Amino acid sequence: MAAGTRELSGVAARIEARIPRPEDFDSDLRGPRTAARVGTWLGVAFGVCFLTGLYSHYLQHPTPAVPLATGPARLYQVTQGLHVAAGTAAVPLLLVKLWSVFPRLLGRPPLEPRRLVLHVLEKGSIALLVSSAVFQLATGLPNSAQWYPWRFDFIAAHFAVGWVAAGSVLLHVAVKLPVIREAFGVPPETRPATAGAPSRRTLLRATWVAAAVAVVATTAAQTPLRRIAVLAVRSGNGPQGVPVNRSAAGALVADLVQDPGWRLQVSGPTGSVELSLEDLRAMPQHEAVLPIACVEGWSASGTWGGVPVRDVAALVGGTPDDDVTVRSLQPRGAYRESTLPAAWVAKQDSLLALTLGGEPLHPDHGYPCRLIAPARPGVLQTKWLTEVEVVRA
Ligand SMILES: Nc1nc2c(c(=O)[nH]1)N[C@H]1C(S)=C(S)[C@@H](COP(=O)(O)O)O[C@H]1N2
Ligand SMILES: [Mo]
Repeated sequence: MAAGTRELSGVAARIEARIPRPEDFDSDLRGPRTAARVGTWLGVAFGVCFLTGLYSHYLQHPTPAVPLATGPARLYQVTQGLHVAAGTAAVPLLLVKLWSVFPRLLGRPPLEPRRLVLHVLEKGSIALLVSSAVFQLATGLPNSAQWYPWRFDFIAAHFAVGWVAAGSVLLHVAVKLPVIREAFGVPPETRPATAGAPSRRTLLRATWVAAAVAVVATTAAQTPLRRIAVLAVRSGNGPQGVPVNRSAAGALVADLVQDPGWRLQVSGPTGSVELSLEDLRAMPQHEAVLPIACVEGWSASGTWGGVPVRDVAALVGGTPDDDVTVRSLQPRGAYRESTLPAAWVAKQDSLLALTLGGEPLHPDHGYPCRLIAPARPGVLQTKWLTEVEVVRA
């Protein structure tokens, strides 16, 4: 080797000598056998996150190409609960996975140009995989805790990077398939563990336990075990037994909702009508047990009473083919409006709700009137309605 190209000066040589090499990690704990097993479950967790995330996205941005189910009522509660639970479980899995493959990052790049190109491509795809996975978890988890410590649009970023993560997981599995197959085939104890180190079985068990604890600590808030849900933000408390996302005061409607002159403005193909609270109460009432299922992962069921949306739509010429858009008294904010697709309008359980648990809605739950419909994300269950518009496609 020509002098000067590969010879390192004194300081650099000493640093180089201190950087560990893959061979320095001779334990069987790190390496393909651990990586493949933890990686399989990490892949499952990311797959669940991706599919349930897409479903949540298309509920909020419907397109004719993606079929959406209007029931059972708890469907979104389940899909979004799985989304947050799988994302939570993925955190310890990802940490152990990164730890198990970390020595491979220390391999020196090959000098032969063709192998160097392949090396850079492989490392590049892994960099994409790791950074997109870390980004999804590091932004998704604070979001599930209703904490948004960043300036970018979380929803757009989480959706876009979700595709990057899914694509790079597929690519990674394809590239590593030979290694993965070998890792599952190798008989145990081919290499001795470092003296005193825990066995791989112990490591794997600890990993599964960590993932399970993470899931229970976030999701138990939805069960009678809510006292152990130490990582969950929503305790299940709130007026009328249902947690509140944004309060009436927080939405700047605390005064507006108490106005005795409140009317619901209803418009559609045949004209418009104004309904007072008394008018709405005088119409045939319907009750339904429906959950509020927030994208953040918490959910709570209640018995809602009110007028089916379709009955009010019919007053202004609405038919089973029409969507219905509702608008809130709330002056600003992304959630002041939502559109109920015709398939939901057709359901008697899709309500302009006036009561919760048999009492008039608490102001924080949307008094005097809110939308509630089955199998939809909480963000679409608009509170403090002032307008109902039948929209003909
Ligand atoms: N007008 C309006 N409606 C809204 C919201 C809002 O911010 N403004 N938040 C939504 C969200 S994100 C959720 S999860 C549910 C929560 O309903 P709750 O507070 O009655 O439990 O209300 C939805 N309706
Ligand atoms: Mo929400």
